[in-house]
Amino acid sequence: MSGAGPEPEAPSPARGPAIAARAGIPLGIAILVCFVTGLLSHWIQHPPGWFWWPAHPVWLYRFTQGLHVITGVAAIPLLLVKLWAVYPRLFRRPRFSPLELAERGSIALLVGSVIFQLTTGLVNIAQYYPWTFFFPVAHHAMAYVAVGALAVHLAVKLPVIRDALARPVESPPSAGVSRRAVLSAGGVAAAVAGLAVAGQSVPFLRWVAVLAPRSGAGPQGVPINRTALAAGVTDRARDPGYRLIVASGPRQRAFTRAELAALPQTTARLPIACVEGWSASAEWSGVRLRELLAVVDYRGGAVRVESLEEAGIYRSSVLPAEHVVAAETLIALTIDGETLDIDHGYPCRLIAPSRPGVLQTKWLARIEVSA
Ligand SMILES: Nc1nc2c(c(=O)[nH]1)N[C@H]1C(S)=C(S)[C@@H](COP(=O)(O)O)O[C@H]1N2
Ligand SMILES: [Mo]
Repeated sequence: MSGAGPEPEAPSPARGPAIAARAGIPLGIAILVCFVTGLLSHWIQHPPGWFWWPAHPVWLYRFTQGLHVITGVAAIPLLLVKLWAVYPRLFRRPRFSPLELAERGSIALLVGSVIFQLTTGLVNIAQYYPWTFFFPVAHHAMAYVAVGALAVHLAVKLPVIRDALARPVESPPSAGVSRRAVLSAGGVAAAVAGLAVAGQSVPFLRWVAVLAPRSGAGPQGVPINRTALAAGVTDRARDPGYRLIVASGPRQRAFTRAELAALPQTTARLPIACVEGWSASAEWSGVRLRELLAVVDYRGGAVRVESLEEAGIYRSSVLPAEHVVAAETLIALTIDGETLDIDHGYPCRLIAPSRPGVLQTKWLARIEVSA
């Protein structure tokens, strides 16, 4: 047949810059939102305190991390549409000019790093870690590669993008599948994928969260990441000799659980917002941390909390001063009016506003004002 489309090398003439540029806009936005929210989450934790992060509104981290996971998942169908639109070109033999090699190299870096970010993130929200590298380090480092390569790609392609966007989206007559259909399908797929995970953070969307690994199920209606059994704390948590040590320099006090329960109690509605994307609110009550610290004459500064758990990378965490003094920061004894389940941190746990789940330390043994 003669009369091939404008790109004779492409199996479908509907492919090409018209779709690539249009799918690229929401994809680029999703990647940028994902990058910024990911950096925030990283900076809050590594190490806690150097980067100012407010304790209010209490749902702020829930919001930024929910957005991180939703935009990451929504980016997957958009990336597939974009790769579909350009893929015959990806495998075209390069001409060995330095400019073309640089361009092809940056595209290889971009595609590789974005695929790495989206797949490791997706597998992570399913709480599945099949690799030997430490996820947060690799995911953080690769984010800079992806965004750097994206910046180069945008700069190089700007004339092509401008040109493609200026022209109408209509497909050539021989195209088969229309460009509009591909773009609409990509848009719908991105929305469905985003919604399907949004339900694990947005309570009224819980019922559509078909892709969400966490349904909200767990003791007392809140999911569990690490059980008391897995953390090896069951015996020590139930030991009648249990004491919570509160220390500041030479001052030190030990509390039984009953003594903590006899102190003035505060109730706050706060979310657990796991870095893996799920979040769940509950009504916690217990002793305000700043009131407990008054017994050791707290004068400000960061505070470290330590768990009964002996190994485990999340056995302790640091609260920046901002979060120590927040009125909602509690050493919680109950959840939704019931004694904490041992898997939620019995005898007591930390729960503080606008903080990643990994820093909400369970089964507390010791609270220490940093020197
Ligand atoms: N001691 C200890 N505390 C911990 C963890 C842990 O592994 N050990 N996991 C954290 C993580 S990753 C999350 S998301 C929350 C979950 O709290 P929940 O199990 O009560 O929902 O607990 C945090 N507290
Ligand atoms: Mo978590």
